[in-house]
Amino acid sequence: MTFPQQRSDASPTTSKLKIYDWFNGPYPARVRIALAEKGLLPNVEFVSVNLWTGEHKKPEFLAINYSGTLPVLELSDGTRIAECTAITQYLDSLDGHPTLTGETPVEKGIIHMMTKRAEIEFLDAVSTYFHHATPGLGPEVELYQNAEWGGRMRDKAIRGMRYFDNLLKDQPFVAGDKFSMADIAVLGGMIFASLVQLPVPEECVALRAWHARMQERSSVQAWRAMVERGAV
Ligand code: GTS
Repeated sequence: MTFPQQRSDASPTTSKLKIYDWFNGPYPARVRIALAEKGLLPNVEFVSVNLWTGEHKKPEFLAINYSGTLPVLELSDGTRIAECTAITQYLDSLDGHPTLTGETPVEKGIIHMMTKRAEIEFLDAVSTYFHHATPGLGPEVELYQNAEWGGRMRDKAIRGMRYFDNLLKDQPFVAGDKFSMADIAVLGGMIFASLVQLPVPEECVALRAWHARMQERSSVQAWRAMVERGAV
């Protein structure tokens, strides 16, 4: 199996970054939004790896990313970087003006902490719920499921929503007064929650208001437009 270029947002001459991902995946969304924030979308060639047919678990892709997950960034010299946080940090450093991962030591520390919390308390929990307590990617891909664990992770995700709601009552963004990678990680959780129809509790007014504000960002609109264009 090979992974041909499925779609590119770049002219071939400017393509320097390759990203293996799936067009509407919540984790891939994090990197696409980060790319849009940094104005880097035109430099990227996207390579579709179909999650629904389990391409990400085949030996050809496992050779690209041991974890069998998306997204993966590949540089022109062949270096590969997986993990949304690591990819975002790399992209953010390219222009010497790290707006997403923090400029000062304190900003860097807080953004890292809140991004990790967004993953542990929310996004990863929704993902585990999807893979374990719903049909997930289907029987060909989901070789082991534990519905009880999945159900617990759904409850954890809802607790995570309440945690971020509480936080956002007192500050405009997840890591404080500036938009950052941590907001993008919570957005990933919201995107996944919406895909699996896990509603945000009505009373989470601050989280809902923050989410509505995020929809006004051009990066989020650019991501949505790419999703609407589809995988090809
Ligand atoms: N910790 C990884 C990261 O941050 O990049 C997690 C990546 C991840 O779980 N990606 C999902 C995946 O590959 C993509 S998506 O579900 O958001 O579309 N899932 C496939 C699987 O089988 O777990």
